[in-house]
Amino acid sequence: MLKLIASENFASSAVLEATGSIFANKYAEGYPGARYYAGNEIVDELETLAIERLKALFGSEHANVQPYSGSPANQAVYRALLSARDKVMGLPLPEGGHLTHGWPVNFSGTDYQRIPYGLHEKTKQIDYDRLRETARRERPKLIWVGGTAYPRVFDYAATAEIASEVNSYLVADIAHISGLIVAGVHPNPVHHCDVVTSTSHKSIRGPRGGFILSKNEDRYQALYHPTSKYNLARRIDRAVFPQLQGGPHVHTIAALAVALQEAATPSFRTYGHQIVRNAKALAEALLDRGYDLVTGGTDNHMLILDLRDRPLSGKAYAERLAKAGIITNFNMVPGDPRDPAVTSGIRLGSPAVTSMGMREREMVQIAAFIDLVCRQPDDEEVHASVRRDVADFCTAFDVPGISDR
Ligand code: DSN
Repeated sequence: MLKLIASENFASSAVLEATGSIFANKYAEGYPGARYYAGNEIVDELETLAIERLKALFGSEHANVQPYSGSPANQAVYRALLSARDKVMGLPLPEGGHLTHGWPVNFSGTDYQRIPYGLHEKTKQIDYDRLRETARRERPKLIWVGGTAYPRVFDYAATAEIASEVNSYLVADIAHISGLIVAGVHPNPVHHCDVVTSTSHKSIRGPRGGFILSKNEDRYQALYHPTSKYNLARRIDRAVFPQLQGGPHVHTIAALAVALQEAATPSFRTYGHQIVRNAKALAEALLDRGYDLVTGGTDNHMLILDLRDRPLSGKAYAERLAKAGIITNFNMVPGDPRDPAVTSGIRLGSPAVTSMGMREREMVQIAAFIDLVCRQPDDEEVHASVRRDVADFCTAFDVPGISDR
């Protein structure tokens, strides 16, 4: 199987071992040095280690490693920074944003006033001029910068300038790109943002979980939280526990500490660079074969195939590809005429195949497999023969966490 889901990866066996370790047996509500359960001396050391590794890797003043995943991390940001009905700006889901950045069916779109910002009509990249105009008009209290289906670099400096101009918090969601940031192939938002959230299982190759980075002090404390006795870092911590979560998943924190040490190595840097080279090679090979890509290419680990002019939906192509052993997810494209449950796009990502050791040459072959299936989507013999070829092709590579156990 070729795993091309942009948000998935293969964690190392060391990370998987820590995830399945005896730390899974322990309750540790609270934070290092202030627990509500006894017997947490080692857990305190472990959580402190994960926090310190995160702070060092990203250059952050504060880190919280307890969020169960990305959405709970983002929920904690709302709790720590905002009051109900405050205005929140984010990139809408069909344009590459995330559910928790103010989508109508999510708590972020119902409990807060949702102010979407969008893409430039021509380039399909974030339109920072329009973002500024909207922010000046609406004066949001929080601006999200980040997404789940945006194949280009985020301009943190530009969004920071806009946020400061309108007294808005700026929060980066780096769930997809945290590994690329650590590897130095995407700018680091930490110095531009009040808060940064992430999952830990995508390009950074950690366990299934989340984390939050923040400044210690709230630059808008006097304006928005004049009666609070807690600074920004403490409000983030209190939002995670006890306001939203109970006991942290200590086994996940252990695995995160392992993954962060792996991410601090020169080989991880090489890995991150290869992720981007592979995504670009896959994009080029698909463009050569006549496919349309949202924004015309990629700067990061993902590409979005725009299939609006093809006979089938994104969902139908994803199902056909899966029959041929190519695992993707269907995805909205900007201006998508189809329902989110069907869509007109497919999102592809290079982190997992790069973890297997694949390089640019393999991306060209993967594009050929994809093309074969998409050209004859209803030919079951094609599905079966591509599936066999994909299986043969994959035998030359190791699967971290499986081959190395
Ligand atoms: N579900 C994640 C993704 O696939 O991008 C985002 O939450």
